Amino acid sequence: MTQHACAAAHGESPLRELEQLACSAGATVCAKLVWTRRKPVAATLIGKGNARQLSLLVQQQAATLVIFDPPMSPIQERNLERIVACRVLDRSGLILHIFAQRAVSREGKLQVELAQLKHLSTRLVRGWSHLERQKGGIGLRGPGETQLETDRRLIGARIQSLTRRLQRVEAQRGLRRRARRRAAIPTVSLVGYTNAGKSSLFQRLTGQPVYIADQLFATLDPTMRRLEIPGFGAALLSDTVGFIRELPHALIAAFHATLEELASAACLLLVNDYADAEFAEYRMAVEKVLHEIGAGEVPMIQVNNKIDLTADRARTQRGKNGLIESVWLSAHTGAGVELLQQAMGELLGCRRRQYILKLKPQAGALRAHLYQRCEVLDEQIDAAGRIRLKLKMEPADRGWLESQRQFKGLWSERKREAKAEAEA
Ligand SMILES: Nc1nc2c(ncn2[C@@H]2O[C@H](COP(=O)(O)OP(=O)(O)OP(=O)(O)O)[C@@H](O)[C@H]2O)c(=O)[nH]1
Ligand SMILES: [Mg+2]
Repeated sequence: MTQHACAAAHGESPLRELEQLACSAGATVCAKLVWTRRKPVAATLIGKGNARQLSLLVQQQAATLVIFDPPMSPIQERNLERIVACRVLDRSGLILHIFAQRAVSREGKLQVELAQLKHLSTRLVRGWSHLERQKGGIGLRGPGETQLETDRRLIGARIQSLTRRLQRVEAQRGLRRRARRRAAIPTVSLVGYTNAGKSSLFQRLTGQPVYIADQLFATLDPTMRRLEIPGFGAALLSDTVGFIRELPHALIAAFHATLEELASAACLLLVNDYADAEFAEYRMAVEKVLHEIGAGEVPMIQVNNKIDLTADRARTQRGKNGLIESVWLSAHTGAGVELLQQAMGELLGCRRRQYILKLKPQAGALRAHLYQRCEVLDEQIDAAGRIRLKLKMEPADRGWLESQRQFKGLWSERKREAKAEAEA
């Protein structure tokens, strides 16, 4: 059943975003309230006059839900619920609700339930002390209080059990991450404000269909696919949950492992909705979260998407280090996507060094592997079938190669070439 919601915010821009959030949660906004009073009223957040106006709107439109942009205390929610006679929710509550609707994977579901319970537990504690104050007296414990105490204990136990289960899932994820690092395939992660077009770009780059929608938080579960970057070779591209300003803290905590992956990426693509007038503000909100999760130092390319909606043409801009730092493109039309591939190739490639490698004739499997993984510049095969490869590869690849027992002795760097040749 679609819920009819009444949205309330301080200004037009937060109201627009709140409307989008409501829409993503499956509600339709039937009435809006914008109020200018900045100083919140302790009991009800909004003043008496505004509360009366809101109550009237709810009645007229038969709204079943009121959503507020500013954060509300549980007491404010409860007091206002009494006045407007329907459910009242703030932005964080709404975002948590959307996440709960969308989570698909086991990890995603655990993360969302944990976030919801953490959010709930702070509310219960406050509600409980509030009742206790009302009752007063030592040793007097009404049935209501006992129930709240029990709830609190049960929630605490559930939080503990969820945390343990999540830790196990995260440990597995850590193993996979280490395996990827050993394989030395660099990861490129798409990040950005929700609805910026990350999944559209993911689909454009990998050719793999993913869920794309004009709604906030269309993507929740991370997806990863192999990507061939011309002139560089293989990389893994990952698409993950979008950011939003003031992402509820319970969610950041619960999604920490997912977000932490960004810190170990070789490169981030920060996707901006360039057609949105407020994109610079959104970008700042994203960069703030990236710093919070320790991914502030990862090399980054700014991707200004949706230029088909603006008068911009596909182009790039280079930074002080000579590398491309911004790309203007359209994931829809594909214009400028090759410039992004060039930018990724340059950024990832600048970490690569040049090596010369000698292989025995029977090392065909390794040769194929190297062709997939590295940039092969030259190949020579002598009369005995021995292969000499000149290639560029990640320093980490070198460690991997040397750890392969069967390939020992085949390895030589340019400097050591003469020595290896003498040994051969
Ligand atoms: N005109 C235009 N629309 C685009 C472009 N890229 C994406 N969109 C639209 O923007 C909306 C959001 O796209 P998504 O790819 O789902 O965005 P996202 O960043 O993955 O969003 P979340 O997963 O919700 O965080 C969709 O309606 C897309 O069709 C583009 O280059 N041009
Ligand atoms: Mg998406």
